[in-house]
Amino acid sequence: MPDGMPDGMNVDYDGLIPNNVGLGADGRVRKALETWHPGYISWWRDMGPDGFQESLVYLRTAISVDPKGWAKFDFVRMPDYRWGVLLAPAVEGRTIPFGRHKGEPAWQEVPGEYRAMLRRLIVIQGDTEPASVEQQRHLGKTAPSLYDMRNLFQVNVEEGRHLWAMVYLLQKHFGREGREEADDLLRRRSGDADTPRMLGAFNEATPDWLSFFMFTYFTDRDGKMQLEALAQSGFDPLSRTCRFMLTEEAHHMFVGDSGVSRVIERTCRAMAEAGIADPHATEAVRRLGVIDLPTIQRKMNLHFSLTLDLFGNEISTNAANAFHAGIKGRYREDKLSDDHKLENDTYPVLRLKDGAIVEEQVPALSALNMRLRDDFVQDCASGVTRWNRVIQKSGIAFELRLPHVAFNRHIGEFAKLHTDISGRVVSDTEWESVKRETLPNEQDAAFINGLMQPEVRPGRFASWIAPPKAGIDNKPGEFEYVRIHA
Ligand code: BYC
Ligand code: FE
Ligand code: FE
Repeated sequence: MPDGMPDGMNVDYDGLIPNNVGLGADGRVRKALETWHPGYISWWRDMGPDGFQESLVYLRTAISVDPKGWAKFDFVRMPDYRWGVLLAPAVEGRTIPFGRHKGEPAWQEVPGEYRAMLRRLIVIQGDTEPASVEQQRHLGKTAPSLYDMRNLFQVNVEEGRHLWAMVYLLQKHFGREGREEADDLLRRRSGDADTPRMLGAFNEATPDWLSFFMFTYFTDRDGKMQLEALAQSGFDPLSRTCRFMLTEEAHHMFVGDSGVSRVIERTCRAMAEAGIADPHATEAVRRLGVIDLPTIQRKMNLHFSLTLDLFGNEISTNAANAFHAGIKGRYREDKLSDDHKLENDTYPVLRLKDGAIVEEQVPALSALNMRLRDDFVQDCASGVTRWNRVIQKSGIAFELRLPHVAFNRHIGEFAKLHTDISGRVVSDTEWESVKRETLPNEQDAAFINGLMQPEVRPGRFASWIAPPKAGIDNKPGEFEYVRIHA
């Protein structure tokens, strides 16, 4: 498509690669993507969902980038999913919204001076997408229902598409280097000793379905925050890509939010039916075949703290440079009313001073990771409130709480010390017992593992999770979302 022409809302499905970026007329990029495609499929077969590659899965595929009607549902074998390149519609006359270039026309090509910075951010973003698919590849085998299995696979194919989104940017805008980076994105492996994924949390295991729900609630929400910050970018192709990815991301967080909620609901119902009021009667609760609330809290502590590490250091020159350059903005930058340059502003940051945690005002530009992390914590809290409402309704005296941001950290200010979940600094010896009580321990893992028995009869659910309020695409309860032996 010639420059300056508005791209279509509708997706062109004629070629090998569905797209709304005019690939048909862009031979160079089309060829690069078609060359990359077999490697992607081979990665998907090796590292994608284990054991269900031939099953027919009721998946949604984007047919338009119009927010009002983009999805079409159909039974698809996952390797045949139409992964495509989809950008949100261009905004006529868009200008760079922040930083030193604020008000200049948004870039349609990579500005030379920011090439390395942009490439790094796109590669890091791209690396997380296949990593999550790798982390979740064994979960299909223990799905608590066909409904949940289908949701897992939907998340997986969309994370695969997010990789396509970043690979398109690399191949279209970064030449030979971009093609090499695209190949490397298929080479690294989550948790691999020699070629791990780039960020810590993406090398951790997602061993069971409660972890999957926590991951999609907390870690996909880091995805949302980072994509929101990149959607503000003055580099317009990145902004448009991220804006469409965010429409998919909403479903991932729904899966996590509703998943955790259904686990809690089932636990509370089972406790009520058995006449157990004490949430800490662990053995009695577990004998009911449901997950006790303190174990849910421990899982939450783990996934929340691992995800906080993804925001990088509280004080970051990288983040300051990316903002100043107009490359990575703040959460909802376009809704904020300041000068969008931040050169004279400060921001409060929690820091470590003489072994104590204190708040300190620092230059706002250097505190942008912290600011995004604060926005993240606030965004997380709403779900926790909803989960607590489920517990309250059942009359059980228990409240889930997000741990202190200093708890169990491996990146930034708090990596140097240990605290309990309320943020009280503890000694190395005390930490051992804090860890046992507030992070998932071996007994928790063994118990949850034992619970993870697959339930593949349509309309049925494993003992430890309540059915959803509604089906996907308004399908009735007994709908067969995955035809496993198709
Ligand atoms: N692990 O100045 P700093 C998603 C490194 S999730 C390992 O603070 P910066 C998804 C850092 O690279 C969203 N290393 O860094 C969710 C730097 O190294 P170099 C993913 C880390 O750049 C679920 C050094 O420490 N997208 O989409 O300000 C399923 C100095 O640190 C880590 C993005 O993250 C870590 N956790 O902040 C599927 C957006 N943290 O370069 C998908 C793009 C820091 O000095 N990324 N380091 O050798 C970024 O914006 C930034 O790179 C980060 C780090 C926020 C990640
Ligand atoms: Fe993603
Ligand atoms: Fe996601």
